[in-house]
Amino acid sequence: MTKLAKMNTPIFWAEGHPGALDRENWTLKVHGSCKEPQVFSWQDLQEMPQVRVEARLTSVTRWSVFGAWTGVSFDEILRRVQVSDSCKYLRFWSVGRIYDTSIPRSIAEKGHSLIAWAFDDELLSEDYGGPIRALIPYLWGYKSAKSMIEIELMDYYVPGFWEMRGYTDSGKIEAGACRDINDGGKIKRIPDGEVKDFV
Ligand SMILES: Nc1nc2c(c(=O)[nH]1)N[C@H]1C(S)=C(S)[C@@H](COP(=O)(O)O)O[C@H]1N2
Ligand SMILES: [Mo]
Repeated sequence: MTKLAKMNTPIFWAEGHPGALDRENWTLKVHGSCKEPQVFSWQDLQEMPQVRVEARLTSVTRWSVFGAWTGVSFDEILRRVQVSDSCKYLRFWSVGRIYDTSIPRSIAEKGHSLIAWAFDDELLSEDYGGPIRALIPYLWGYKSAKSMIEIELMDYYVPGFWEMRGYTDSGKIEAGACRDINDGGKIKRIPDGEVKDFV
């Protein structure tokens, strides 16, 4: 069992669990507002400069999990596809292409946002969005699309799966009670904005 599973981290698949996914043959298509659209293979991603960030995934349903996430930065991907100046949002698509969500490019370019494939040095299972997922610790967890297959570079915003069902477009984290998954689900309080720690 992985650490995420051992801690009983909730597993959210609003569109239905995708089942077993093929890590070695995974691809990520990046297209839209850029000069060089590309399809990155699992191998391509592994060969890019890796980043490891200590960050929290915090759900609007009020739980937060902290750990070291490993992957590649959006900066690296955007550079390789030669993103256009007009690109203002990144639209993430999960496997099955039912679940999508968009974030401002400026947040993707912040240091703790990444395309992650490991948590605490263990590869992400399908339950937790493997082979690769977005990890956007600055915003509510619904912006961190799991099992990502595509990034659409957008000049304008479109609401995604949860945003069309009432969650905010900004995904801005709001202060309040929140379960600490690393501490057995104990109820604590989080501040507004990126959750670095409980208050
Ligand atoms: N494809 C997909 N990605 C998703 C979701 C989902 O239902 N489907 N739920 C989101 C929400 S609301 C949260 S809080 C996190 C939860 O991540 P976890 O299931 O790995 O704990 O994934 C996000 N990414
Ligand atoms: Mo969530």
